[in-house]
Amino acid sequence: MSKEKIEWYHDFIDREYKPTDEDLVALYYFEKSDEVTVDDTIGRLASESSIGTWTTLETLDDRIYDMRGRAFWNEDHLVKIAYPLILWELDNIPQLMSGIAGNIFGMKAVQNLRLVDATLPLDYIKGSKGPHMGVEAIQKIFKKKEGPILACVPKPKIGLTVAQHCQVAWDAWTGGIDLIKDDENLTSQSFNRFQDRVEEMAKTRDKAENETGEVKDALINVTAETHEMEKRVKLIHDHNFRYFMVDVVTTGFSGVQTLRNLAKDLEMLIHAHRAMHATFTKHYTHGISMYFLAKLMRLIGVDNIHIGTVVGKLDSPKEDVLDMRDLLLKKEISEAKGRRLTQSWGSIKGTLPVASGGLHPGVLPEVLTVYETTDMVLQVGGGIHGHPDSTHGGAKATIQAIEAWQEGISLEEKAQSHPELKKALEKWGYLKPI
Ligand code: RUB
Ligand code: CA
Repeated sequence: MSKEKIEWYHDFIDREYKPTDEDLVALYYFEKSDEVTVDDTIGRLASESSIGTWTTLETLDDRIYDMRGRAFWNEDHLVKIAYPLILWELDNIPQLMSGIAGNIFGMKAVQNLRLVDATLPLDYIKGSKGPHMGVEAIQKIFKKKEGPILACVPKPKIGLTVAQHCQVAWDAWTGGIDLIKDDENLTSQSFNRFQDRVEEMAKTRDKAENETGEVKDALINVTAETHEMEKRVKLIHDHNFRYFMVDVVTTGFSGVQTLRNLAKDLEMLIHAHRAMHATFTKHYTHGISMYFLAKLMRLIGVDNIHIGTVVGKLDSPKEDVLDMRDLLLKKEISEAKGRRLTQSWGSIKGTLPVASGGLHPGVLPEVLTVYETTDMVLQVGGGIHGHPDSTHGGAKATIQAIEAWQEGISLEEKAQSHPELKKALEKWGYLKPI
């Protein structure tokens, strides 16, 4: 590198470079600003996300120069950058994101920038815990031969008192539901205090298990300040729940990592709600992909994560949902241009995908057909509590719809001998809510 230069961004481009198994490789979509060339832009991305800054440095030596990120491939609006492993601290997701999703997003050189995916080398992955149980929960916890696990979120999403919440939980559990899920914005409000909810839900769960002879559990939302979350997880654990839920995006990577460490000690499972993800995942030209967020969450070690329904009320294109399904369940992932990179998961367990948002009995067979797997959690709220016979009838209709799919018969046929499903179809038919 010549010392006379003012800037050295083009040093971060090396089209001859072949990434090694030890490199972390990131894939970005970018739209450059008018003032710069494509090379100016990709050089800046590789520089600012690794060792560089806007000018040449008198403090740089050969060892550090070797640690630079290298843009080694670009085509149209896509670029791949390879980073040596030494740049990254293992098991520190905030540090990773401060690099590959940090300052570069604010650079004048880019109008839009999206982190699409990154291949995490096995030596990086070895530093992470991954899920405690993930897919194995279907058999190990619920003693089912196959999924889906069925979850139900009480509605109205907030406002129910503890007594009302437990009544709804009872109706759903005894109607056949496995997991009662808190909603993302229910934590510890005046009308429904966290501790009271945990205590009363534990009693209700014990009664429901006695009544049904089935395993029942809950996804109680611990989302709060980090130390408070730790206390909440311990309280849940003391009441013999195996799961807890956390809003992973609003909580942040550091908080989720802390909870995963605690969950390891307590042998608990984590249900990850992704509320707020769409602030940065929704537009394909900017932000961070939901795919990469899901990858980080499997790496940290959540057991369940929401990835969309394709047919429900929230945006979730089929291609994206299926990519994430594979990302979460498979051991080896292949590359698809502009969408994802290769990934080997080593000994990291799989995370169960969760389909939720706008589901009701009329669309459940379609969700199962789209997912092409029963290794999943199906989560229904309004589609249970809006049933003409309320929660208990809604839960039964939900089970009946899944049974129809398993038996390979139509919902109409099943409904002839199942009045709850019949009423659900009369109310909603095959509506795809917007
Ligand atoms: C479901 C619900 C969940 C969303 C989250 O309620 O409120 O929080 O599904 O969305 P309902 P996503 O069944 O009444 O729509 O799963 O896409 O992250
Ligand atoms: Ca919700």
